[in-house]
Amino acid sequence: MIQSSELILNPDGSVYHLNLKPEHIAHDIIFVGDQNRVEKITQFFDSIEFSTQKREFKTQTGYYKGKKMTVMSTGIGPDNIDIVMNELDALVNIDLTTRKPKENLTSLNIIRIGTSGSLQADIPCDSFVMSRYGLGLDNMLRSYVIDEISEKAIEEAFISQTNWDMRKGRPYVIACSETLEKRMESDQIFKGFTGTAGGFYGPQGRVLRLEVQDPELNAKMDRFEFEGIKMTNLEMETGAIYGLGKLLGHQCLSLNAIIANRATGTFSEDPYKAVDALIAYALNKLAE
Ligand code: R1P
Repeated sequence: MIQSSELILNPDGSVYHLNLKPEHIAHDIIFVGDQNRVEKITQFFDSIEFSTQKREFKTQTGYYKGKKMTVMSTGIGPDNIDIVMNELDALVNIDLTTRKPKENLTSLNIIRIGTSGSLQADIPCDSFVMSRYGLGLDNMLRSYVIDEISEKAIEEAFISQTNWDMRKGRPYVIACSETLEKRMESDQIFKGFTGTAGGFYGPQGRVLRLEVQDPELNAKMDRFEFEGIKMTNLEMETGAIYGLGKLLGHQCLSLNAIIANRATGTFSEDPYKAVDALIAYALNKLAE
């Protein structure tokens, strides 16, 4: 039995941060970072049957073209992903009354629709990237046992090619769900290798007033190459979602609207339009 200090439930029986009970979620789940993006997606739904919000975690469940889906905001960063993935998994794979893991486990489909900065000049603003791999530079996942799920050869190549300072922790690489990759792919979307940073400024090499540990890191990431795999983009959630998804047995895929290009120094003229186009793409693929 899992103690109430470890799996915290609200007085109504919902999980602590997400404010959800098992009956509130669908099998297909869309993650967004920004809570205001939840309704940008559910405005296209035929109907919405449930809504809730606590802090940055806003959830709506409804139907799109007859298919039940849940849209949920995760807020920013891998620390939030730890909360969202564990509590979502508890909703389907732990009996919240007996507080025991279930014998028959459920595998959710989890798709992130996010924004991201491209590292390659040939992946321009307003394009879409599907993350074939997530590269975690953040350490959150290192609190779990990940040796059996991480891609060691790519990790080693990244560490050596970027001369990574191990005092920042060991980067990890996790693959996406091949099932979802096949379901969501098309010639409209790049397949990429997405870096997940544990912060927005220094951890992504942005200098305002503070010196960064490795000013050359972004240039080294641009040049990184392993068996044809190049780093395409940098954001703050994908690696953590892929890692916890794989450990917990869920299918995960991250889709990114490219709103900035760090290689050319450009920013999308209409980032909202790029995100709307990716939302339409993802919803229609999911409803197929
Ligand atoms: C930073 O501004 C945030 O934007 C990106 C990053 O991953 C980070 O969460 O994604 P979202 O637009 O999905 O939040």
